[in-house]
Amino acid sequence: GARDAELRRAIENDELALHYQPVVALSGSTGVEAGEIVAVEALVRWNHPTRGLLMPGAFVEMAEETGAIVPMGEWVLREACRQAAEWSGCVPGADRVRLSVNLSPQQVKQADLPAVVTGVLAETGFPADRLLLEITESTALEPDEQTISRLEALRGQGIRFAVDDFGTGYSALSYLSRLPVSILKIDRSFIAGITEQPRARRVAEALVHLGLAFDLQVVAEGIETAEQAELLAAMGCGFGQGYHFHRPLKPIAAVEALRAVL
Ligand code: G
Ligand code: G
Ligand code: MN
Ligand code: NA
Repeated sequence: GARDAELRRAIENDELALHYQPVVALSGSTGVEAGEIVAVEALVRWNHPTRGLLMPGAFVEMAEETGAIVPMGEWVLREACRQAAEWSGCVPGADRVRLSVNLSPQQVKQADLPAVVTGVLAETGFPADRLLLEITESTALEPDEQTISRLEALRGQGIRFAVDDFGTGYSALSYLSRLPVSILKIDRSFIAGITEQPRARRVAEALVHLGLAFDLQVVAEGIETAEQAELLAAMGCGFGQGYHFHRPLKPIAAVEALRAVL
């Protein structure tokens, strides 16, 4: 359709841009200082010529349906690796920070995913062991054998996987053992009420403990207050992301945030 062609053209016209939201350590017990940036998540935006700056909610779903998500996702991966490799060269300590990139369900289904990722790493010089790929819980559900072997091939190169939006899909949980996943990101809808509602607090704590039971690193998303951060740290949640720490940042501001903390 027309909108599909428009997004494909946007990629060629350089209308897409990335913002980066830091992920920080919540407590000092994981070998890093509390508050230290351990990763940045690349988030795509579209500088639309007439509609202004569009957020992913305005175009990612459409792109997923039309298939334009595949070239868009490849652009995101290449651009994020290119920028992060550049920071490693100019910001002291930035070479310890991981880069997290979202993979759409369509991308995970592509037979050439390992070749695409390997090609981008070779091209940009970004190291495989600092790349995290986020797959949504809905993608992770009932993975077929080919999907599992694609992800295992990438894991074998040092790339790690995170399950994003955890708790929002129809959790079969068995996929947490069957896929080479290292990180669990608890969806922000489970964080919002934890300081006011005992039930929300118990549910969040159960999700943290579930991740730890599977030997995963746990990231809480959508942390908006210091109280939420403290509560999550006390629950054993190692990492957090949210407006309380950092909003998604333009590349220049992301570099400043890295300089300030490292
Ligand atoms: O960026 P926001 O801050 O509005 O992100 C909204 C949603 O869009 C999130 O669920 C995020 O995972 C998704 N998203 C952001 N960037 C990308 C991307 O590059 N690829 C895919 N597939 N999803 C993305
Ligand atoms: O699903 P994905 O987790 O990748 O989601 C990232 C989305 O969450 C982006 O739209 C980002 O702007 C948003 N986000 C990040 N931190 C916060 C926060 O603290 N509060 C809220 N409401 N949204 C957040
Ligand atoms: Mn994500
Ligand atoms: Na999420």
